This record gives sequence, C-alpha cells and structure tokens, in this order.
Amino acid sequence: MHVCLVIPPSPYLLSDRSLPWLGPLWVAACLRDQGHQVRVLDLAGDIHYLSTVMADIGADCYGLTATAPDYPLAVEIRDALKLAHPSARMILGGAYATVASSDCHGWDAVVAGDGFYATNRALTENGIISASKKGEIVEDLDPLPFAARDLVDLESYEFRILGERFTSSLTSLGCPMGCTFCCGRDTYVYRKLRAFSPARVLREWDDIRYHYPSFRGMMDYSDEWNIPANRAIALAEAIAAHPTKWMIRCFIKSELFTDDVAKAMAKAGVVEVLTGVESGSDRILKLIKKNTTWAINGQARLTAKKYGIRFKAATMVGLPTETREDALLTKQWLMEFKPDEFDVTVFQPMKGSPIGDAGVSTIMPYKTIPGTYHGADAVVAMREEIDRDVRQALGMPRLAPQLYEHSMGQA
Ligand code: B12
Ligand code: SF4
Repeated sequence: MHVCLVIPPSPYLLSDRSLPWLGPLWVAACLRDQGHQVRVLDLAGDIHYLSTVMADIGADCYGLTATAPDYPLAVEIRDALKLAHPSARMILGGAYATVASSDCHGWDAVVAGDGFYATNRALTENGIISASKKGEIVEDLDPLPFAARDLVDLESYEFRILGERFTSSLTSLGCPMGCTFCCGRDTYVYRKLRAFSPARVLREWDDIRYHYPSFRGMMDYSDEWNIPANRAIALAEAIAAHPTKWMIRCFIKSELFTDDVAKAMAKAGVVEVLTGVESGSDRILKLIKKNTTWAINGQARLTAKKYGIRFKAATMVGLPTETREDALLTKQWLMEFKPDEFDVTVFQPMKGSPIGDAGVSTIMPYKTIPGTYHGADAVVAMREEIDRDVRQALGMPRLAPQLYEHSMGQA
C-alpha cells in the first residue's frame, strides 16, 4: 500500500523545526519493512501547510500524528486531504490518540498506543486499535528498524548547543514514575520502561554519523535518562568506550542523579541535562508526587556543575492549590541555584495525566511563545514575572524566536 505519514506543524512552538518528530519516522520505518511504499509529508514550520496538503500527489492511506495541542490542526489537515483525495484512508496515531482515543472522531482507524506494528493493522482494520496495554506493545525494542530519518529533510532541522549541530534519538521509552501532571501514568505503554541495549544505541548513532556527518551532538529524547541509574551508567560507559564521539543532551531525574551517574555521563560526552524541577515549594512537589524536594533539585544542579555539565531547570506555575508564595519559592530556587538555562511554563491539565483525568482537561500547550500563554490571568502574570526577574538576575536574554528553539535548549 502507498502510505503517507503526515507531521503537522506546531505553530504554538517558538520553532517546530529544531528536531524531527521521531514517532512517525519510526512508524514509517516499520511500515517500510512490512513492504509498504512509505513517504512523509513533513509540515513542521510550513506556514502554507494547507496549500501543501491540497497539492499532495495522493496516497492510499494518510496517517497523522498529534499531541493534544496538535489535534485541531491534524483534523484540519485530514479534512483538507479528504477533499483532495476522497478515497484515501485516514488514520491517526500519537500521544493524543493514545490517551484520548474516544475523543478522536472522523478517522477510519485510530491507533491508541504503540504504532510499530499496530499501524499495519490500521491500514485495513477500522475503529480504535488498542496497542497500549500489557501484551499489546513491543517489549523488546532492539529488533526494531532505525527511525526513517531519510524520509525527512534532516539537514533542514537546526538545533545547536555550544555551537554544535544536534539531532535526536531515543535510547529508551517510557517512565515508571507517577508525577500527577504527566500524561500516561495509567497507561502501560507510557509507564513501562523499555530500553535499547547500548550496542543497539551505538549502531543507530553510527548510522546517523555516517549519513549525516554534520551532526556532532545527540539529543536523547528518553523520558528520563537515569532511570534506573545502572542503565544510565552502563549506557554511558559503552558510549565513552566507543570510538565515535558525541556531545549529548538528555533529561534526568534529580534524585537519581548521583555522583557516579553524573561522572559516567560526563565521561560519555553529556554536555547538558534538563530536569523537571517543577516547583520550589516542597508542598507542591509532594502533592504532584515528584519524589524530589527543593534540596534534592538543588543538589542535582550542584552535581551537574561539579562534572562540568550544563543544567537546565524546567519549572511551571499554575499547579492545583499553588499559591503566590509557592510560586515565589520557585523564583527563589532559580535565583539561588542559578541554572544555566530554565523554563517557566503554565501547567495544563491534559487528558491522560492523573490531574487532567480527575478534573477539567485542556488541549492547550503548557509551553508556548512568550506573550501567548494560556491560563488564569494571575498565573500567566506570575509566569512572566518569574521569567523576567530570573533572566534579569542571571543575565540571560529573554526568549525570542530568533534566539531560541522551542521547549528544549537554546540557539
Ligand atoms: C521528546 C518529547 C518532546 C520533544 C520532541 C517532540 C517531538 N515532536 O518529537 C519536545 C520537547 C519538542 C516536545 C514537545 C512537546 N511535547 Co513532548 N514529549 C516527548 C517525549 C518525552 C518523547 C516523544 C517520543 O519521541 N516518543 C517516542 C515515540 C516512538 O513515541 P510517539 O511519538 O508517541 O510515537 C509512537 C505512537 O504514538 C505511535 N504513532 C506516532 N505517530 C503515529 C502516526 C500514525 C499514523 C500512527 C498509526 C501511529 C503513530 O507509534 C509510535 C511508536 O509506538 C514524550 C513522552 C513519550 N514517552 O512519548 C512527550 C509527550 C509526547 N509530549 C507531550 C507534550 C504535551 C508536548 C507539548 C505539547 C508540550 C508543549 N509545548 O506544550 C509539545 C508538543 C510539540 C510537538 N508537536 O511534538 C505529552 C503529550 C501528551 C498529550 N496528551 O498529548 C507527552 C506524552 C509527555 C507527557 N507524558 O506528558 N516533546
Ligand atoms: S515528569 Fe518525568 S519523571 Fe515524572 S512521570 Fe513524567 S517522565 Fe516520569
């Protein structure tokens, strides 16, 4: 079958063309292995996306991917494609389909969960295809093909750290932790940690270096690199022993960022870590089941400094029951521990997260362009206040599209 996977634009990001979306590229690789003719219509950064869509040559099946805030655009694109190609099948996958499949209407098939093999079924079966439960997901990732980076113009993606070009990979999927603001805590596919073996990781990285030698850095999009700590150390040691060198950026869990882990990561080439500090208030951290405190997050920052690793702190305002005093503690934490970079975002209760499922949910982005944040006025004003005051105190420039990429890292 001729399948066209469509990556929608995300205009709410400062830039949606910094690193490509690996999920659909991986699905594409699996479909290709299964004998289908596959291409990718990559609309990231395309402000004329509807014209591009209308001019598309056609396919037997179009597959869209979407997180919650992307869903309205995915629907708009599907409807345009349907007009241009009425007989084509329309299928959906991705994060929103995984946690909110019953809200997704008008599709021939919706894959809720792992698309590696379930997408092949969606080419002929109708309705919701469940692929997120135990027994439905791929447990051993090593035999999977590499993501089909060749199906997008990878060189046109631009993400730099310390002047070097970075591209992305995944060394693991899923996170066993239970932070109540995070999507998928009750969904096996998101909660189950699945990791590639170090040897498989290095084979894929070598393949990337061979085909795209201008990329010297690797943004590893694993939910949390150092869960469990022994995986992080084993992977770091394998990378350090490998002849091909990379600068690495990844996400870490503060309380597991021990001296041993940090040392091994620094040796492997990790130049920057990002951690969800979330709040400076221990009351809020306890409430959201973050398993950290002011002091634990502070220690992680100091450990990163000790090993020469840049530290980015992701914080947010607007969590349930947060007071101005709690938010001021977040500002104070940032002022005291002086991360190399930070975010202040506005919490959005998304479906699939314990908080979102317990009350009213939204599909608004929690991180977007300064000046366009969505939420209660006092919360948005608090975000601006923290962002402005901390940037001024730490001598950091304000976020602007021409200076920074979207949610992770800076130009
Ligand atoms: C890395 C990452 C990012 C990166 C890169 C995102 C990207 N586009 O690649 C950055 C930092 C930019 C980012 C941004 C955002 N992210 Co993010 N991100 C992740 C993270 C940690 C990994 C994503 C990933 O590559 N996963 C691995 C791949 C293999 O999984 P996948 O993409 O879901 O694809 C699989 C299936 O969904 C399915 N599939 C995917 N596409 C398709 C298409 C078809 C047709 C089919 C049939 C199947 C299918 O098959 C794939 C293989 O199993 C996930 C958490 C997670 N573990 O997935 C959060 C996550 C996806 N992000 C999330 C959110 C909220 C966002 C933002 C909206 C934040 C914001 N700014 O407000 C933006 C959205 C930007 C965007 N358009 O992508 C939520 C989504 C929740 C939701 N309900 O939608 C997640 C789940 C985090 C969480 N636990 O809360 N993110
Ligand atoms: S925020 Fe991070 S540590 Fe918490 S559940 Fe989500 S991925 Fe895991």
